[in-house]
Amino acid sequence: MATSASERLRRLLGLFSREDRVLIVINSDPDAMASAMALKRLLWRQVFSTTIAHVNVISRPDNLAMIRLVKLDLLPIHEVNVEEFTRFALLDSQPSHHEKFEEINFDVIIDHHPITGAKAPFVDIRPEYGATSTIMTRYLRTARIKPSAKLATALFYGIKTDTMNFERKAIMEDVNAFQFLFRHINVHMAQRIEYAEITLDFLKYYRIALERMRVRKGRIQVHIDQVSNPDICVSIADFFMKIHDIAWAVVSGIYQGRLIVIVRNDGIRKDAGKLLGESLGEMGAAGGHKSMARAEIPLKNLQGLVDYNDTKALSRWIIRKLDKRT
Ligand SMILES: [Mn+2]
Repeated sequence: MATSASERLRRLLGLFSREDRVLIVINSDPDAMASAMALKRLLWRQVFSTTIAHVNVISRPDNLAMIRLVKLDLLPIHEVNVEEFTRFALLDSQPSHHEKFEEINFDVIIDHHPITGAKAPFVDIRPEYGATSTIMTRYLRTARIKPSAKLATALFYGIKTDTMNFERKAIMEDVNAFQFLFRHINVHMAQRIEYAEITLDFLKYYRIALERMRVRKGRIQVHIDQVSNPDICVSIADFFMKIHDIAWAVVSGIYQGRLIVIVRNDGIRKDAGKLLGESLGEMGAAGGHKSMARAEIPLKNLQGLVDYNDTKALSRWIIRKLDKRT
């Protein structure tokens, strides 16, 4: 039976009472954080309190910028005493997605990932949607709530990142929500969040990468030894792909006893995911898509194959492994 938007909203709000202390749990990314803000807004003056908790470590610069600029209040789940709460909501995820989620009996689950058979008094999962932010925008509009600039900007960016600027799965409802939100956002704030791709700490690795990089036949490659965050390799590989005539970028680094290899390509000719899987898959975890792929190999698996403390030797070894497959 089809449920109307107002009926859904009525059922959702009907689960809460004035005395409720609500815990919203997320695996924080822009879509999840924006959705949590939206539910908090929907429950404003309907419940005693709403707290947002995240299960993951937040390190991506755009995520950090978003938290700072929209003044989002959230706590790591381990700092929260779950027993102090009376109602629980899970947004942009389903219980089976994370072991921490499975420890909680949720009253509300709202998500857009493929259905896993999650059970709760209120479940609204719409896998065809590009973002949970789109679903939450519909709830706000049905409740006739005009989003603040901060909330609108968060939801706007949530849709933007989850649909990769509509280059990935999205439906008309996502486009409609985007258009609606655009009227309420702070454009400067949205740009500030989106432009925050790197931290100051990344720059020293950029310098190393620029000094050591090798360019050959449209492929750029560099190994940068120890990195403080694997996202640094991703960021540098993406940066290299902006160079005219570069069809491939291979950036590697060492993080917590693992060799991280990031491969990007223009996606037109070869398949990066397949390449990494075939060349390094037997030594660790490797895979990805046509244009982006990643391998993580425990250094102990490289013993006897290559001296991983020798930057040049390791760099050459990676390229030899990849070359065998290209
Ligand atoms: Mn999402």
